[in-house]
Amino acid sequence: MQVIATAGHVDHGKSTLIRALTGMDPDRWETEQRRGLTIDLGDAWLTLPSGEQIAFVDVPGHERFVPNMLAGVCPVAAVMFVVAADEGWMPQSAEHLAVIDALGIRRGLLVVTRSDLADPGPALSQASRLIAASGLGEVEALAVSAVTGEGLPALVAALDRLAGSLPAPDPGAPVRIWVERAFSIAGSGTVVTGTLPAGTVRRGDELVVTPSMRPVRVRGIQALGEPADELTGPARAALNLRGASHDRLCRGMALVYPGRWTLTDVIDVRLTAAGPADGLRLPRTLTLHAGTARTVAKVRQLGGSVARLVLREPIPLHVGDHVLLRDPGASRAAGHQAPAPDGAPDGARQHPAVHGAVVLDVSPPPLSRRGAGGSAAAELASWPDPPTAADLLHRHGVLRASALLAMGISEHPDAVSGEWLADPGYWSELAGRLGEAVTAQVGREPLAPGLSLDAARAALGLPDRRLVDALVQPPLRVRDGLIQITPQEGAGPAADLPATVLAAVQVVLADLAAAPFASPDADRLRHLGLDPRAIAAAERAGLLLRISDQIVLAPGADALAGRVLAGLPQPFTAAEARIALQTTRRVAIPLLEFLDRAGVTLRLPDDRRKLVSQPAG
Ligand SMILES: Nc1nc2c(ncn2[C@@H]2O[C@H](COP(=O)(O)OP(=O)(O)OP(=O)(O)O)[C@@H](O)[C@H]2O)c(=O)[nH]1
Ligand SMILES: [Mg+2]
Repeated sequence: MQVIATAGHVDHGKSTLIRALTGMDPDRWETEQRRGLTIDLGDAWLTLPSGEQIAFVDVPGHERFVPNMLAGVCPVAAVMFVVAADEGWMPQSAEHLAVIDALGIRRGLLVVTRSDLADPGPALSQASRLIAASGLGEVEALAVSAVTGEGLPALVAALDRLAGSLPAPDPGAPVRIWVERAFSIAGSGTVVTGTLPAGTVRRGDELVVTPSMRPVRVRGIQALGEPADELTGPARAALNLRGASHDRLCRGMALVYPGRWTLTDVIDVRLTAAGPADGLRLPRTLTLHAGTARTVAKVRQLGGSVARLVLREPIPLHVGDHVLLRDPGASRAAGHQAPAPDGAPDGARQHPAVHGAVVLDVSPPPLSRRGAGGSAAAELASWPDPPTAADLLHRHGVLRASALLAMGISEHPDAVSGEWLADPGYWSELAGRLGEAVTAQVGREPLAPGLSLDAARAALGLPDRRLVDALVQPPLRVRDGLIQITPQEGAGPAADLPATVLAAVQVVLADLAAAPFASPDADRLRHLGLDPRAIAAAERAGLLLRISDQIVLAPGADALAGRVLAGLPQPFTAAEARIALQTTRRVAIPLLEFLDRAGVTLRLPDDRRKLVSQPAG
């Protein structure tokens, strides 16, 4: 199936042409039929000689209903542009063409209808020229009469060529159906209609409704009046939903695959060719149209053609989406202008009311620094359309793969940690900054055991501690949640200790060399400047053995004690151990407890001990 929207000025014969082609009346409402005026979108379809089916979305031409026209045209890939032979190019011809151009629709047909009322020649040449100057470019052009049927077989053949030439969108693309209508059918419940531009919906699928993100389940699918188990875009779809009452659904909401779209109210965009040239100021507030959604956008032009839009309501978007900005006031003024004179250089592009925009970033960083807007504009100006994972990573530094997927990008470089992706340049800069932060910490507090992962995360401004973990590379290492600098090989274990601590430790070790279990007392340690932090640092450097907070010995003293105690009759008392070790009770008791904990000695119920193993070393 292909989906083609009509376009063209009010009363130029769009709906009559659809009726003549399909035998179906796209004007559903009694008011529309009575007044001969399309108000809302209409559906009709046709099977072409090739077997391909075309679903038409018939749009209203009246300027008051341009928002409805936009809702119908937004998600389609091709248009059938209708101009009446007897009236020629008119204001909404120009506005519709500007809309089509701004939305990035690049395929279509020109049909000059009512050619039984006037020579279609002038309208054909004028409209062809104006369309050729727009993004639609050169399109096939035909003259028909919906009343006499003249030209209709040729139009069907041209539609077949157009349908056959349209690119096939990805059947695996994430689903987004902008809600056009929601209603209730007795016996079936809630039904939602809209265009499925790409991807596949299946019966039983779970979708979420934006902006509430409430889940709904697809109970049934209808397309072109027939039930279907699944539907692949492009298609016109009617979905029967479970989990939502029709009065909680309305035009402007969307049904989307969970996790595959970013619901956003701040976006950075590039204004496209139909919009302002450099230097042109946009109004501060415009109406933004995306799919069937319409919301107020506060416009901040950042420089060149880049702008930040702050939306009143959040909508589900991908980078690369085409959205439209419209100034309803300017449109009314334009609507009363005389039609563009034949031979005007570029009627469509002069239209003041409509600006196209391509979404570049759906979760842009805040612009808080001075000059941030200008540098953002400079960076975004160079981005391709649509932007790539590399572009977004360059801007954001790090992103989760799932966030990138919700931005509409599934291809990305390998993760640096878990599902985190990083810009390569930023990542190596971070590694450098982490090294500096740890070195600075060691310089500030030489005796601190290291920089905590959380402190490092905060210092680097990263969103997740696991990123810091992944940044730790030799000579950095993580011990007990602290980042330390691994002592350089050959530099000795004491390389990181300040000279004063090192000197004090040498004094203690010299004392202990003569009397290995005569641990210096608290006064002596204080006098030497060895506070608990210094002792802990010396222990980490492997220079001291800390038996308890108060008792330090030389490394290997535990093994020596084991050998001494092995020479005693087993089991032995604490007093016998103290005498054998030639030390005091102050040292002997904590030392024996230390050896108990290390599994070297075993304390018996009668408080005596026996040696059970030799300490390592
Ligand atoms: N003679 C003649 N009249 C036509 C032809 N096509 C449409 N008309 C008449 O033109 C008038 C407008 O036709 P519609 O089909 O309602 O026009 P429309 O473009 O759908 O109008 P809106 O939806 O309101 O924008 C009707 O009175 C039609 O009968 C044609 O080929 N020949
Ligand atoms: Mg109509």
